[in-house]
Amino acid sequence: MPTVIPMRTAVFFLAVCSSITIFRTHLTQWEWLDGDFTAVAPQPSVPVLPLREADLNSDGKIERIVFIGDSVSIQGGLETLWSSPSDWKIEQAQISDLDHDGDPELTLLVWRPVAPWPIDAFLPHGGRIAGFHDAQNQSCHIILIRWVQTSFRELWAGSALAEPLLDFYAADWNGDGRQELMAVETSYNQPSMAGALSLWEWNGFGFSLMGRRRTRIGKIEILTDREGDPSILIDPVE
Ligand SMILES: [Ca+2]
Ligand SMILES: [Ca+2]
Ligand SMILES: [Ca+2]
Repeated sequence: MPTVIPMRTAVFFLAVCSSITIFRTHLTQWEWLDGDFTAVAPQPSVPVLPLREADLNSDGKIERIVFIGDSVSIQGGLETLWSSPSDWKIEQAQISDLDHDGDPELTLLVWRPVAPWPIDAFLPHGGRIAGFHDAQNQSCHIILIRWVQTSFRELWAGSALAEPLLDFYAADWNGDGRQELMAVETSYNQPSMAGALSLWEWNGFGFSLMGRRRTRIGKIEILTDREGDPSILIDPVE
C-alpha cells in the first residue's frame, strides 16, 4: 500500500482555522486553476473519501464496493456480483463517471503481473513496455468496470502506466461539470515516493493528459469545499 498517509489533524486545522493560522505552515492546499495544479490560500474544506456505494446496474438497488485484503468485490445485498481477479492487487477503488455517459462505473488502481505483447519477445531490450514494471514484475494500471446488459465487465483497461500511481481521485477538477482523473504519481524504482500530480480527461478511447505538476510530496489528503469543489492538501517531503 502507498506510504502517502492521511493528515486528519492537519485537515481539521484547515477546516476549522482556515481564516486564522495553520500551525504547520509548510502544508499547502492545491487546486486545478487555469490548466495547472496551483497552490492557493487555505480554503475551508473537509476530507473526502472515495464514493463506494451507488446503483451500478440500474436496478434501483444500491451496490457496495467492498475491500478484502488486496481484492475488491461488488456486492448487491448478500450477493457478490463481481470480484477482482486473484492476481490483481487493488490499491484504490472509486465509483465515478469518468467516461461521462451518465452511468456510474467502478474505477480501480491495479497492480498486476506484466503481460508483454507476444512480439515483445522478439524485440531487443524487452520491447515497448520494458521498464514499466517494478522489481517483482508487477505493472500499474487504471481499469474501469461497468455493468453491461447482464454482468460487470471491463469497460476499459489501460496499458501499463509509464509513471505508476500511488492514488487517484475522480472529481470535476476544472468546474466544467464533468469528471477528470487526478493521479498521484510515483516511479517503479521508488514506488513509495510521490513525485507528481497529473490530471487526465476521457477522450472516448482512453485518457489524455491535461497537465502534470512535479512537486515534493510527503503526505496528501483529498479535500472538498462547501460547493463540492476538490482540492489537495500536500505536506512536502521533509
Ligand atoms: Ca443496483
Ligand atoms: Ca460512466
Ligand atoms: Ca471537469
